[in-house]
Amino acid sequence: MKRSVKGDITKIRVDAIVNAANTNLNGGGGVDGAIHRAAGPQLLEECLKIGGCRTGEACFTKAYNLPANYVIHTPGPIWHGGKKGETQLLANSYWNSLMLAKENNCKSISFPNISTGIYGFPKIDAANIAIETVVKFLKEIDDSMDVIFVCFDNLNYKIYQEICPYY
Ligand code: AR6
Repeated sequence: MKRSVKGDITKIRVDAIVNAANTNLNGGGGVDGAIHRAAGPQLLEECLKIGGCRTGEACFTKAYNLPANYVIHTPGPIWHGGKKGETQLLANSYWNSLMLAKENNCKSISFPNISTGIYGFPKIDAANIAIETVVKFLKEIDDSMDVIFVCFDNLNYKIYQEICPYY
């Protein structure tokens, strides 16, 4: 099942929260900053021990003070105009996060709109890639996973509300 909601991803109870991280896993602004603030300093300690994560890949930590069991950290691609593999890399971020959640027996997962903030990925394109990848996972791998797209800004929420019914 997939659905989109408007709100702050740090407030929603799920098994796994996905973080739009950077490749150093050392915290940052945007949703990354909000997740680290809500989780507490132990999250950064665990992230720094991992030592880094490549763009499109996904890493796993505990969620500490967040209302979740785990955080899945995935650095989405920085938008460079679309000719540097950004589409595939963004799809990889969603796919690898979903696979990692499944491997760890998670039944529900929430995603922010990865790469559409500081990393500048066009929002409509990013939403299509996100939904398409999730639908593929639900069809091919596990149709019982509860997937929540958490939109924080009005434009992303509007885009998801409009696009979701077409998938
Ligand atoms: N809950 C849900 N979504 C949020 C929240 C929140 N609390 N806060 C912001 N967003 P961004 P990126 C949305 O910039 O583009 C960090 O510094 C926001 O409206 O957080 O992948 C990392 O360390 C936007 O739609 O992530 C990286 O360096 C979406 O989250 C870099 O930013 C993603 O925006 C990653 O950039």
